[in-house]
Amino acid sequence: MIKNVNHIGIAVNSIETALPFYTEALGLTFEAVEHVAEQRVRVAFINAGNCKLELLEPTSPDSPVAKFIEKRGEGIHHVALSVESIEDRIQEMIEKGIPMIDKKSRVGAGGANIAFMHPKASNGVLVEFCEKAAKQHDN
Ligand code: CMX
Repeated sequence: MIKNVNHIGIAVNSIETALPFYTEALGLTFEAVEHVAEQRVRVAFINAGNCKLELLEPTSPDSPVAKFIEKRGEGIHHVALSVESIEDRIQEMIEKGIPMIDKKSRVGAGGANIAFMHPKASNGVLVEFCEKAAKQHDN
């Protein structure tokens, strides 16, 4: 079952440049930065109440986020939905004929298990299933 929107990923050229808008202008709370080496991206977590914002900064020109920015510019990169039993949810989507980029979950930011759907399933929006590691809270 889908529980809630866990976070919104926003592709940025530089976390350092982008962050003051969220923290100083909007007054949201910056939590931490994590390097997700496998996806060649730095992720800044911002607490926005029931949902987090994740600023995604590419760490290499061949990062998927670098390619996204090159093609479309900075902006909303993905919407992540909290799920339980992520492998079952992936299987359920496959059985419903929904194209999944990830047919098995992999580890994303914060140690969560994540899986992306192909954006053609969701009107051009990249949607992620996100199952938080047991030690973490939902948001
Ligand atoms: N929004 C909309 N469409 C997107 C997209 C995005 N953010 N990213 C890719 N696409 C589209 C591509 O244009 C492509 O469309 P076509 O098939 O029509 O050409 C399609 O989706 C597949 O994209 P691809 O780059 O060819 O496919 P890959 O399998 O190489 O990679 C993806 C897809 C989404 C996994 C990768 O581009 C990506 O963004 N990886 C995630 C990086 C990331 O955010 N990491 C941070 C951690 C995330 C977290 O923990 O929350």
